[in-house]
Formats: sequence, structure tokens, C-alpha cells
Amino acid sequence: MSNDGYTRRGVLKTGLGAAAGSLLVTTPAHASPAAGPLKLWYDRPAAAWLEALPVGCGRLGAMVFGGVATERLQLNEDSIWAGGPHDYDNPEALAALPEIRRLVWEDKWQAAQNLADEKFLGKPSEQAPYQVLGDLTLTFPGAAEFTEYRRELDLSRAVTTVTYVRDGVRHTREVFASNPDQVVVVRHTADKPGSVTFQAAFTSPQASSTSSAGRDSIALDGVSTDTQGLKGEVRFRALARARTRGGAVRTDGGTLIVEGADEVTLLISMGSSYRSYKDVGGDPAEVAGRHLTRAGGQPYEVLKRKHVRDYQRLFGRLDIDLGTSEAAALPTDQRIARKQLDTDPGLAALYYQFGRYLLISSSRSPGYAANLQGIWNDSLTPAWESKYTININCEMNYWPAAPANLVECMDPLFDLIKDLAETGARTAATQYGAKGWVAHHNTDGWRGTAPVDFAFYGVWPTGGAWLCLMLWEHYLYTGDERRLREHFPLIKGSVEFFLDTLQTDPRSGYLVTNPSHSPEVGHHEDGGENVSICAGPTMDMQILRDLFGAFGEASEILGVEAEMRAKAADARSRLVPNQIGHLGQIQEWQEDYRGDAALSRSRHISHLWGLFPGHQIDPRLSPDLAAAARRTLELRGEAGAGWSLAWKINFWARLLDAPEAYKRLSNLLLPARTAPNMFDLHPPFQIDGNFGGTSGITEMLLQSHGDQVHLLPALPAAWPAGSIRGFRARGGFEVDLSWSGGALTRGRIRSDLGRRLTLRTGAPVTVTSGGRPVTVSRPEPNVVVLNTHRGTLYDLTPSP
Ligand code: FUC
Repeated sequence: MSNDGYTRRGVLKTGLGAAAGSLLVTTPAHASPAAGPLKLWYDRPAAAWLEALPVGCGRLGAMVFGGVATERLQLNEDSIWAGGPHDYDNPEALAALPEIRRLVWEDKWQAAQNLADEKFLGKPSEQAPYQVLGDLTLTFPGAAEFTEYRRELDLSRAVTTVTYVRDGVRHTREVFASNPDQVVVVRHTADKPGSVTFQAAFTSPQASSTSSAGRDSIALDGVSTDTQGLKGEVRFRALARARTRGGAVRTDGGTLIVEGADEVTLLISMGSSYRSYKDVGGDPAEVAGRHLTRAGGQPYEVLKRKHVRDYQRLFGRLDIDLGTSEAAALPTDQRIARKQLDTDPGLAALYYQFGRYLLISSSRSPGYAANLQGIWNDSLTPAWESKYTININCEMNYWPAAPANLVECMDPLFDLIKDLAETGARTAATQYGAKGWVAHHNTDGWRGTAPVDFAFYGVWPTGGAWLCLMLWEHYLYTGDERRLREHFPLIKGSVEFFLDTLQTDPRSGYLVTNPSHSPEVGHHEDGGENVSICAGPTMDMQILRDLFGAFGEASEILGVEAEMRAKAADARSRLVPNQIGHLGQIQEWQEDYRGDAALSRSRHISHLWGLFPGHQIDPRLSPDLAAAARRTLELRGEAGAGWSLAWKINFWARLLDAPEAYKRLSNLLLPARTAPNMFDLHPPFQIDGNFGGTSGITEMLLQSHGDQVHLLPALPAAWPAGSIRGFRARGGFEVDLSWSGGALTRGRIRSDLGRRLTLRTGAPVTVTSGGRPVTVSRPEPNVVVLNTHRGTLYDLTPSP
């Protein structure tokens, strides 16, 4: 989609002005600029990493602690992975596959799972961790006391600011990470000339050394660690250069010394030797040096202006106002600690926009996809290696991208999928003797696609297929045929793999995956062992139904692969259908397993994939399945992990149950799940919950599936009045809404593609365009259908 489709924002904003104006009376969200809804702020320095504030430009990230005597900037560069290029595929796997399958057909699960553990896992059977680069620490001499402290992250500009008074001088320090200039920028000013004095030095837990890199610059050079027998091969360099007005700057053995300056701009540049998953031969000094030189030639104000403009081009496309209250004036950590979302609706809006901020900051080109921690990681051995877990977490990261009007942030994900189609073709051939490509439940910087982490977790062949559906979602939102053509070979490769490897279940006659499992959930204790291995779990069937469907539609749109389309359609019709089990639940497996299996309290609820992100289960189109999905959610309970709660918001919103969706959102925003810096807590920090939460709020306010755009489908009582601007719906629509008393007061929809629009609302609406009535049909009182024109605005008002 071209950018100008997104830049005609002024029109829409003016268009909704009247409604937004009247809204201000009931929800003066912008009443308190200091405590404005788009700022995270604190009245003290961060004492811990989960209090520090993240900045990022996709490739580079920093956690800013905002200290007074010392400022810590914990630095990340998004290609620093332990180990080096590696083919994880296991050549012994193929010979074991028929026997694993046979054991599964015979319900000899323990034997099957053991054999898979022995022969079918990758080599090594664990993937590599994403790693920290290091810290830059600034040390400021002076009194221990300080006053008038404030630290904030302004989401509208992606700039953090810390300000305080110390020894009678007001100091102000801004930090941001610039995508256009590929540097982290720190600017320290004081209200009294000559009072900026500090020393700065790099440290790192990596094998590394520090040095002076010139009169005004210092360097950190290092290499990532060995892991699992793989030699650490990602070499990196970080540079920091000080530019001062007044005073003096020098270096001494890797320490940067600034004395008596009026103000200082510190540029931090980072580069690595990682060029791709198969090439670590880059020159980190060249990369870091190039960006530093380019940025160094530009005044601070220019760097900042370029950064803010670049960021706002994305961030500024969308507004959300859910109302405000006195709580909005509190520091952010105190708002979270109150545990009272009901009386702080602005906190949900802030969380929403923080999710968008995190996506823009962690998933931009140039740069790699957002991993389990986005890009922010202070460890050599982070939880779950901070890699890409693709049985839920990585996909969840990208749920809000298209609907929250940040579709370009998906590009790094698409680059990842391209890599996986290469390594996954190797895995398909080596381990399955199959065409196409496959990815299991995790991948890392080396784009491992073989099963890892024990068969119980790893033998699940559908990760790549799910990722392919993100490519299709991109098309559904944008109608961008050029990109669809570019992505089509990836989708085709995934379909090829399954056409080649699906097995006819000798008992049921259905076409199923074998071996596979319902992610991370055991269905029996077999021989004293919890077994997950099985054939044709529900999630696989749901994903493949959509994959084959998407392939069919895409191939038709592009006018290609007619023969394979027919094969995919045939395979699709032979998959196990969604089934309702003995407890009235959606069956998680092909068989209606009883006992512990059916009553599992796992945080994974993979068999509701068809409810969200899929749309095979829908209260309107398949009410029986929707009732069963509700039952599944009730049975599953509230078992932990931020991402699991976040997924549940989306599920309940899709079931059109506003109170239940809202309850999960409230729980997600409790201190147990949301850190003081608003990072989602699995615990520990895992960014998927942030993104899943943003997605969930979207699904409460706007849904677009089943060929309908549904306005305010699950609006909770806690948000009686509010407005949104710039939400995106499938079919190429952009939606602005305001509501009051829980009911739509105004809406405006822009059609980018000129598609037919079916609109569902809570009460009948009248549609006009340019002040003139628009011809609509009304198949139901609350549904209007209209043929839209490309680039045209449609206004909605409640029918008299
Ligand atoms: C799966 C989940 C965990 C965690 C990890 C990254 O193993 O079960 O909760 O999210 O991925």
C-alpha cells in the first residue's frame, strides 16, 4: 500500500471534529497536559530494569534508567545471537519417521514420543539465545541530593526525558533512537553554563574490550558467546561520541571525559558482523563507524526533527480516547499499582498506544523481527533465549500491526519468514523427505526450523503455516497484490509441505498431521510420562484449513497454480472438522480425550485458534461452535502468563462478551502482569502480552472478519464514551468512531480499495457521503451493505 493512502489524515480528523468536540465534554482526556495520556512518567530514577524506559529504532534499542549520579543505558543491537550459522537438521530423523507415525496410529504415545526425542529433534536440540550488547554508564559528580525529579517517555514523539535539580542547576537529558539515522542519541543540557560534567564508559558481560576511538569517542568491541557447542561468531562494536558546546572533551583508556560543558550530545552507534543467518562476515567497525559519521555531521535539532517526523508518520495515524479520570495525573507505576482499571480508563488507552510504540520501536526495517523481548534484553541467557517462539508468541507480536495501522512493521516478520522458507526447505527434505518448507515451534538467529526442546514441545510442524497466514492477513488488510505476488511462493512452499506429508488416518479416514501435538499440552499419562504427541490436533487442522483456503484465494487472485489449487481444496475438505466434545467444549484433539486431558488448565488454548486469530468459530456464523469455545474458556480457567491472558481478551471479544474481555484486560494490567515500565510480565518480561493486549483492545472496539466490519462489538461498560481514529479493517477500510452512553454517535469510514462494505452496528445507522445519502441495503436492522468507491469517505450517524 502506498504511503499517501495513510497521509490524508487531516481530512478525517477535521471530519470528525464535531463529534470529537462534543466528546470532550464527557471525557476530557486531554485536560491535563502534564499528565497527558500519551506519557509514561515517574517521580524517581529506575531502580531496576523493569522500571527503565525502552527506546528503539528497530535495529537498536536502549533501556534508559534516568539516574542522577549515574545514568545507565543498557544497549541492544538486534542481531547479537550466541553461536553462529548452523544447520540444526537431524539426518537420522527421516529413517525414524515411519516408526514414529506407526506408534502414533497405535496410540503408543510414550514410545512414539521417546523415539522422537531420540531421533527426531534437531542437533543440537536447543537453539541459541539473543544477547545483550552491554551498557554505557554516565557518571556525574555532585551532591547526593536532588529535587524536582521527573522521568518520562513521550509516546507521541518517542523521546524519553529526565529532568532534575542538583547543586542548584536544572539538568535535562533526552534520549531517543533514530530510525532514519540509526543511532541512539542522548542530549544533556543544564540551565547554567559550564555545568555539564561526566564520564562515560562501556561495560559488557560479553567477551569484549573497551578503548578510546579518538579524541571524543570510545569503543566497545566484543563477540557473542558460545552456545550448545556452537562457537560465538557475532562480532560487534559500539561507539559513543560526545559533541559539546563549551567545556572540554577527551578520552582516557576507553573512558570519555566531559568537563564543564554547557550542553552535550552523545551519539551511540552499534554494528555487528551479522549479515544474515548464514553470513556473519560483516565488518562491525564499518557499520558502527558509518552511522556515527553520518549522524555526527548533523545538529541535534536536525537529528531529533528527523526522528520525530519519521516516528510520527507511523504513530500519528491512530488516536484512542477511552475517557479519563483523576488517576491519569498519577505517575505510571502508581496507576498500575492501584489495580483499578475501572476508575482509570486512560490507562487502557495508554497501554494500547504503548503497544504501538513498542512495535514501531522493535520492528522496523532495517532490522529483524521483534523477538520474545522485542529487542530489549540485558542478559546473555534470557528466558526462553529471547528467541522466536512460533507456536503463539511471535505471531501474537504482530496481531496489532495491521489493525492498529502499523502494517509496515510487519516487514521484518516477512523477512524472517523468507529466511525460514529457506532453512525450512532443508528441514522438510532432511527430516521428512518432503517438498516445500516446514518450521516447528521455535526459531533463532540461525533460523533453525528443526524440532527442538524435547518432542513434547518441539514436534509440531505447523509454525511455518501459521506464519504464512500473516502474509495473507497483510493482503486482507491492504489489498496489496504486488506484495501478495512476492509472498506467494512462501505460502505455496508451506502448502507443498503439507500436501506431501499429511497422512490419511487409518482409523478416521481424515487427512492429518502425524506426528504433531496441541502445543505444549499433554493428553495422557502414558507409562508415567506426560505425552503430547498425536495425529491431527485441532489447531493444526484449523491452521491448515485457513492455509489451504488462503492459498486457493491467493492463487486465484494471481491467476496461478490452478492444478495445485484443486489439490489444496481437496485436501482441505478432508481435514478433521472442528468438533464439540463430551463436556461441550471444542475438542482439542481428533479424539475426545477424557479426564485430565479435557480438563487441562494449560495457558495454551491452541484449539481456539479458529476463534482468534482465525475466524472459523463465530457467534453469528457457527453459534454451536462459539458456545463450545465459551465452554472451553470456562474449563481452561485463568492459568497464567501475560500472553495467555492477552489471548483471552481477544477470544472473549470475538465471542462478543465485553465483560469477560474487559475482566482479562483488567487482569493483564495488574502489577503481576504489567511491570512499572508497562512491560508485559510472563513473568519475566515477555513482549507478546503487550502486543496481544493491544490487539485485544482493538478487537473490543472493531472487528472485521466473516465479511463484515463490526463497530464496537465488545464495548465494556467501563468505557461509556470515547473515540478512535485510524483503526484499520480488512478490506482496506479505515475507521474513525465516537461513542457516548455506550452507543455509536458518529463514524467515518474511508474506503481505500473500493470494496463492498458490510457494516454491523449496535443500532441502525444512516450512511452519507459528502453530505448526500448513500444507497444501502439492510439485510438486518443493524446491518448495512454498500458498494464503496476507492478513496471515498462515508459518514455514519445513528438513524433517527
Ligand atoms: C512457550 C510458552 C511459554 C513461553 C515460551 C516462550 O513455551 O509455553 O509460556 O511463552 O513459549
